[in-house]
Amino acid sequence: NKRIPVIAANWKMYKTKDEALEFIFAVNGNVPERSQVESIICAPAILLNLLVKREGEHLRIGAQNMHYADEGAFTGENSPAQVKTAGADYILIGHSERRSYFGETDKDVNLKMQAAFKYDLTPILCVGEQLADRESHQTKHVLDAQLEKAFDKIDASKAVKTIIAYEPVWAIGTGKTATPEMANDTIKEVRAKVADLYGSEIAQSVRILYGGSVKPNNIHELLKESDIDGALIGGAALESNNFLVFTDAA
Ligand code: G2H
Repeated sequence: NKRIPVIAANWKMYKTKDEALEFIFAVNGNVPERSQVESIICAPAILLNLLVKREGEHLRIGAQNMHYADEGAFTGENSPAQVKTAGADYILIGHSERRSYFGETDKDVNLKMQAAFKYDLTPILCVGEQLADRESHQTKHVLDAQLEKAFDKIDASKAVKTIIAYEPVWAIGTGKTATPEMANDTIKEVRAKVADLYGSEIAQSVRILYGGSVKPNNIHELLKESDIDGALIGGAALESNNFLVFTDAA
């Protein structure tokens, strides 16, 4: 039951149009075949169209957020259909920055999961505990609750397509990476929760990524672990050469 590794860059709110073009010209054609590695750039919505027009055979584009409603009077938001018809194939859902700076709740995350499947977007669902949760030994409890709520009303045939990104909030952009063993142990717990919800066959097929201060010098040891199927990378993936180091490592 081989899981194809995933390398997803999360550009966050970085890059102008010219910087985005420079990046895509540098990496396009240099990423591994899609049957070997799924290479994804999650870009700001305003750049999606530009990137999709230039994406090569093996590179794919994702968005970082969307509204869950089909359409409506929601000034400043992007609908799932807009994201889809801009050419994105993936959608980040529930990134910790969305949860903490924009008040996104587990309920919002669930509605976005449902909307993603309705519009045939592959969700990259982010879950993760805060430092206080880890210190008070609540990590499993917190992750289980996030997963249960995110997957509410999602049937197994859809759940299996979800890519989960485990990102301990204390490791995001802080330079603190979870040790590979710690990340792997927690990802095993995430997989066990998926097994609880959908059975072990589906749990064994779901790709679970690690995210949080992944760098060219720690990617190899992270990917060596049994249950880490790839990475969601912010800061270090803004540089095209680094992105190729990550996709080559996978
Ligand atoms: C976590 C991660 C990418 P960074 O947010 O989602 O960012 O690699 O900069 O810690």
